[in-house]
Amino acid sequence: MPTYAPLRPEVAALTDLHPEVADALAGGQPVVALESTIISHGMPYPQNVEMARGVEAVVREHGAIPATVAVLGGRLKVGLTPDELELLATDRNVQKISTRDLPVTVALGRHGATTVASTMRIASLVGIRVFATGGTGGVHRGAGETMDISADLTELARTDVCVVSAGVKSILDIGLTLEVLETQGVPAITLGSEEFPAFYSRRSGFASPLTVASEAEAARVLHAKWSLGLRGGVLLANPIPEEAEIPAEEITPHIERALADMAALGLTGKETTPYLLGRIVEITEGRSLAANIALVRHNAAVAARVASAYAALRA
Ligand code: PSU
Ligand code: MN
Repeated sequence: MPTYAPLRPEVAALTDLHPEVADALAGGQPVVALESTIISHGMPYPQNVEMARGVEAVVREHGAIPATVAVLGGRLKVGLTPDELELLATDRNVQKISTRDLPVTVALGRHGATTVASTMRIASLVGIRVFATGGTGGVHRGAGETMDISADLTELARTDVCVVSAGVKSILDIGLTLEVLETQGVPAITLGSEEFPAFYSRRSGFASPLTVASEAEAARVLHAKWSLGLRGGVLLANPIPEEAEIPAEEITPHIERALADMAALGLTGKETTPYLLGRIVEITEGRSLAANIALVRHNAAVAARVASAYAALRA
């Protein structure tokens, strides 16, 4: 049974689908989308490009084809060359682009590193259903005043893609983020734990709304959701491996310090997440970067297994 609908001509005209990704999609083989904001705005060079290459390799080792997503010269790129990864890791003209930015970046022929939200949207346009990242955006602390709620949550509400992440970054308000996901009808499911994870830490103090025991169960959830016509995404939370975690009591004061430094600088909007991640790397003298890389690799392995199990269900 064919599992892949060809791209709409309007989309095809704006998209460069890597031939390997195109073949995998046409053949119903598992594909995992990867984002690029984490490369351009989430980590320093050269660790960012090493992480990007390493994560693609992890996806392959676990039986799926990686498709890193970005916008280059206004073209939607799904599956990148090594030179394109290097450009994203080094070129300072690469903007952080969320869903709202996509039409401008495309129309004006610019470079953009895609966030969770815009990567989900592009993945969905080409028929990729599983995506691995580090942590998803959410409701920022103090959102009652600033209204800073990541567009990642809006996209999870409307786009049919499973996002595998290490939970929600502890620089955010995790409780409010879970509330918004519930309101939007997005299943927030933790793999193998009753507690929702907090990115650098396995524990957040918040019970996970839902739990699955395996990647195979997660794939069945995706199949059931979309078979029922329940549109929108699934957030599959995968706790950071124990040996890489920074326990909550250790990371919390560092996060507080980074938030205070940010307030002093008066940063707002799309600058906040990149600033906080970078500042926490400085404060922890690189330890948070090692944790971030470890959790992304772990998510890539899980996403590849979910994509494989889901491809088998659709075959
Ligand atoms: N995960 C990481 N590092 C990152 C991100 C996720 O390990 O830099 C990025 C993702 O692209 C996510 C973005 O969409 O952070 C959230 O940005 P904002 O809070 O502005 O929505
Ligand atoms: Mn924001």
